[in-house]
Amino acid sequence: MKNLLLITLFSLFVSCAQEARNVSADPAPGTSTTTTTTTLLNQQMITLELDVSELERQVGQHYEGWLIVNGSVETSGRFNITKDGKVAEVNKDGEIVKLLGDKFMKQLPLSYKASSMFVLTIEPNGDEDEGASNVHIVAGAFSNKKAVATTDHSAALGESFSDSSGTFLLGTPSNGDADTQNQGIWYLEVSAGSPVASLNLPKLNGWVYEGWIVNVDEGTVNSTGTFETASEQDSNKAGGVKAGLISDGPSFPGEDFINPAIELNEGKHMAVITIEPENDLDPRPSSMKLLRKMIPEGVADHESINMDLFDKEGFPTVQAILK
Ligand SMILES: [Ca+2]
Ligand SMILES: [Ca+2]
Ligand SMILES: [Ca+2]
Repeated sequence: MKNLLLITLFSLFVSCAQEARNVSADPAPGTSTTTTTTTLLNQQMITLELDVSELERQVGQHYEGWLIVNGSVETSGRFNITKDGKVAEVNKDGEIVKLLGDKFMKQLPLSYKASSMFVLTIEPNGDEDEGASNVHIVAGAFSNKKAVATTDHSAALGESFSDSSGTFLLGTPSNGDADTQNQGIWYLEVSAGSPVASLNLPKLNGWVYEGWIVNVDEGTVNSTGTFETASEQDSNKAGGVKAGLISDGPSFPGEDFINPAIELNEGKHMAVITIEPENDLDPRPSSMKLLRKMIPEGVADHESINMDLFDKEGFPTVQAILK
């Protein structure tokens, strides 16, 4: 009985092997054996691979990928960059659930191979909204299952910023005191008499601008506030307790550093404008630094100083591959 079973199994094996040889020797018209094998292996799932080496670590928030599949938006998973520069899958609270290594990899339903576009957003930790936030950092269309997602895509920041420019001047309008005029920075011009906006920046969707004073000797950073347009007060006006108490300052972005005093024309402070998520939970400057200028040593107050456009290296590109 046992022998009979073995013989039957052996015959079955031989006939299967013959059938397999027949298939590989004589594929159906228009198909190849490679395609047949790949399809059999990946019958249920497809793998999304993201090269996220140009992304920085987020604090208080995390990244979430999205695929546009036949017109509907499908999540492709949440992740963040660890302190060691590795990629980790995270949950909606931003807690690490799986360390992934150098690339983001996730198995997704096979139907996602029809994806037309990849979009990456920044989502708050503790996110209660299943959908995508307005903070789209990069986007790109798939071609041959590959997408190169960039910040200038219309579904992301949508700007190249090549025409961005700006000037600033020193002054302390919050106290009007002539003795402190080197302790404040304002993004305005007074050459025409009354103050006018001095920053030429496009209006963004989901993102805001933020001014910074960087002490390059000590590596310390002070925000001067966030703003959407160059002709409005920024989020903290003249700076509250840091500023003088006479006024909130003019209707432009800027900051006074009177209490405690920071002398901005000592040749060790740099003015920087970055691009930050709206409702940003990460208090640090983002990698997307747009304009900068060392404040010249001994520069007089109310003198317009031209800012330089950054080289855009902090603007990330993410490559997405479906396989
Ligand atoms: Ca969300
Ligand atoms: Ca301010
Ligand atoms: Ca930030």
